[in-house]
Amino acid sequence: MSSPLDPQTSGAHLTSVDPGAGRRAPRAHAESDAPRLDLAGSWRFNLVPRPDLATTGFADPAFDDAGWARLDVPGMWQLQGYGSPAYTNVRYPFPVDPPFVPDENPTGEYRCAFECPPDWPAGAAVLRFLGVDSMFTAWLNGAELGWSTGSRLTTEFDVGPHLRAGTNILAVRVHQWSPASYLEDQDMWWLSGIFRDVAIIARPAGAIDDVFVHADFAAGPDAGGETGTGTLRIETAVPALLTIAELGLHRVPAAGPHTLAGVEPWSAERPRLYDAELSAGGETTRLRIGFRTVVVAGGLLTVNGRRILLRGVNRHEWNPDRGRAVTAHDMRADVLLMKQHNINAVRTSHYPPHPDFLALCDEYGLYVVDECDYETHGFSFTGWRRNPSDDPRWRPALLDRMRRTVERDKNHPSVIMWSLGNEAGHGQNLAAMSALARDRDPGRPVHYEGDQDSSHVDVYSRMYASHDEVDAIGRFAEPVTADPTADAHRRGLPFLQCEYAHAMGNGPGGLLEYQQLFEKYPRCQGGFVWEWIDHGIRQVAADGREFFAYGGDFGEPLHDGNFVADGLVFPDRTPSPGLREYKAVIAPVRLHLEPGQVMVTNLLDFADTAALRFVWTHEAEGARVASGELVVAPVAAQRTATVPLPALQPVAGESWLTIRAVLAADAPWAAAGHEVAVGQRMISPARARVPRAGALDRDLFDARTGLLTRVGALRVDGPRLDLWRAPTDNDRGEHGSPLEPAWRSLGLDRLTHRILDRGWTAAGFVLRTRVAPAATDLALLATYRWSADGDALVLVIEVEPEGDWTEPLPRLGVRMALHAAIDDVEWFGGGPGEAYADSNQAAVVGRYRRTVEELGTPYVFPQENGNRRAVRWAQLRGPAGGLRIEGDPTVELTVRRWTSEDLDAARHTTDLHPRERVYVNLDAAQNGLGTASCGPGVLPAHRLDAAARSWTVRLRPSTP
Ligand code: IPT
Repeated sequence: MSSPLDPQTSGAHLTSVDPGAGRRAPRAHAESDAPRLDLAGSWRFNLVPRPDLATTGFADPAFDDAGWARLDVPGMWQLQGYGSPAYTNVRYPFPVDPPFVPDENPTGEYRCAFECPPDWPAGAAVLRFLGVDSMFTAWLNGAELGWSTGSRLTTEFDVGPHLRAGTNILAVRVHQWSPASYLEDQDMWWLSGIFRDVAIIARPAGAIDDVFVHADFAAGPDAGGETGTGTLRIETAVPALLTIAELGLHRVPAAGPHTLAGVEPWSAERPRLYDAELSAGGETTRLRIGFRTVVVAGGLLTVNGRRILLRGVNRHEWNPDRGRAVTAHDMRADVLLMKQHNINAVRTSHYPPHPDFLALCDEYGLYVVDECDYETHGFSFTGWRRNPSDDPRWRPALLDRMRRTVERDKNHPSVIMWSLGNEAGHGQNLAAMSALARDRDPGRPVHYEGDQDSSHVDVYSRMYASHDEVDAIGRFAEPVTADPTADAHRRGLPFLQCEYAHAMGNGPGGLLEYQQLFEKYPRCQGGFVWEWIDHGIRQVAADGREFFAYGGDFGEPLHDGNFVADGLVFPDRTPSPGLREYKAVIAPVRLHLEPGQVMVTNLLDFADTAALRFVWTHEAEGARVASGELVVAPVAAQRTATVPLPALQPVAGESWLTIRAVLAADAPWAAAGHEVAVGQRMISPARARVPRAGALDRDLFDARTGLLTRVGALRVDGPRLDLWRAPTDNDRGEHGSPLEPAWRSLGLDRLTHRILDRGWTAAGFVLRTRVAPAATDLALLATYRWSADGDALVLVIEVEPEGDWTEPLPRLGVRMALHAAIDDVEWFGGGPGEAYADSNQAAVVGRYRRTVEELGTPYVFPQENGNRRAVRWAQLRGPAGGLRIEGDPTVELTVRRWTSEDLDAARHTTDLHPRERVYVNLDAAQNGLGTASCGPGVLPAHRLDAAARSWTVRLRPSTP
């Protein structure tokens, strides 16, 4: 296979739709005892701007690379100082001219010198790349091995004949753009290079090479399905011996079928794995076998004979410093965070993940929809003309991708479905990919959303379907498709949302209402929130503060801004409020407190509640009165038990009983005591207020504006009616129905205030105003009624709309500025995190204390955040005193060091600078969040329409 060291060799493939050449047949990713050389490390690197400028002779072992720079492998070159990242969602960043790509095609040349140890066995060996973006050619010691595409798929080359004792030189040339780029138009940063591990693995004579484990499960007679019969078949190219000590198999011929009684099944809830060893010739492979059967039967997606509910997320691979070159730590962190937040499923959007991630899903228990590395979304802008999905010339490349996906990942019990890809239109090649997957692996259903009538898939999948559409689908009342046969097929399929609830910025709102539909209709088997992580790139601003960059920050001529930051965790994996909300909404146990009893509903599909303890706390104004543990006999999956509540001693004032379901013992993914679910009920209401005598100082109010100037000695501006919030990504509604443009054109960000009249009455001071934006006759009439109650100032705000208001309001509240250093806020109300009308399930009534900084949420793109709901009282504290706020009965509260306008103007977190004052919003309500950044807007129940309304707040000075 020696070939000339022609620098153009790789260039020749740049117009080919072939997937590669010279590669070995794909096989399962497995751990074996065959000798292995890990080539990760610091390689020599040179980047040229175009393939025709490639370095002549660079693959020659004698080539002198001493002058070349170094690059970490695995890694992405744009994140190591070469070129720059670029982000587009749907659009191709080059002309749509398949299969051609621009001549300006950054090309990375890599050289790795490695030592072959003296005891390295002679004979066959493979060079394995787990991921190279996007096209590459490899040479070992000057011999060309072949070339490949399929950025997120494994490529192996035979290298035995080329390996030498002592120093070896591996040379790899990688092109950023290739015909394969047309197949890899996923919504993510365009980043290049050898970004996953590279290794050389010996292939001893008679090695196993490939293995296909089929481990089915049939539930036994015990009602719980805790054990049953496992049927194990193992396909290998060479005869092999199997050992599963736990099942009494010792070096038996592997093939089977082995019928194994008393086997415990694998599920995401109980990820039971059996360690197995497979040996043949010179190789022993370690397998972790999970017995489970996945079938679509009777219109339901079932695992081990039961309908499952997918509480999922879409996961891209991301690290804010390393891009898609994720670390073992990142992968484990993702899995642990998912498990800790009640997530049970992952769609590997939109490519197979690093194989180690799937091993973690097997081990910790997550259902996986394993998606092929395929998306051609950009053709939607050119009428899908020449879409590879329907062009026979691309078929070998697409089948190659599907085959490599199935072959690599076929032994993972966690993988319950194959997905053909994402947003690739439709066409004959997708049908062929589906046929390939089904033929090779009849044990897993096939998923693809873009096939609108689901004709060659096994589940009906949609993205961003509204609540109403999901409801219709649940009732089998969805609109018919063009072809009646296809319609009949689709109507018989289970339904899932492969993407929904777009977690961009503040949100998503409306998760609870989706979950209610998934629980109501058997056909609706859940879905996958878009998406797991914000793909922000960590940067340092001029002032030394860190921020996360998004599209456009690297000068890309074409980009999609912060649409790349739409995850449930921030780029550094800090959970967002959206993740806490999702955790509460999908909690596997529901605690519904009633007078004297609690209904404990186990929403799991397999496991009972034995792993949980139920601890209760009775709190008066958030201070513990009593606590204890509730004895709850294990509740079977999908069952409800009613348990009496403890007798509680009566307390004066508002008290709440909170029950928390926590892990009884350490689990692999969280320690004992980890909270899984919470339920609450008010036990006694707040005491009725007894008005006290008091008098309002006449000089409290500004003579000109009629606004309050101080509370005791604390100087203040306001409170004054205020409707604005810094638009959220969902208000901006890029792929939904946006509210922001209407709000801005209406002028809700530039209200003017006109005094109608003011005066003193027997009760106190009254100010009546007309609040309106320029250029419209719409207005809100706002009346402020001030009175005294002891040392408290009582403000009743009455609002009356004038004119025909058709848009919901962002907020309805008052804003004030405090001329005081406020450090922290203690409050009794909803918390501890922020909450909004349609994202309020994680909020628990209690007493909390946070610094002003901690009250805010640093969304990658600054926007409204930090709202606390149902606040009974709040104590704002600073070194020189502060302010006590009471809602009557409650108020929504935001405290921050900048104004809504500052927040609105900021584009990155580092644009925000604390002002001297502290800004406090005291709101009657805010509009919900919805998920219109991609999907439906705010549901009617959570819309804040302009209407007559009044609310009351009380202000008192407080000493430090
Ligand atoms: C949908 C894509 O499938 C997904 O990859 C992601 O881009 C998501 O949108 C939004 O972040 S396509 C959408 C425009 C309907």
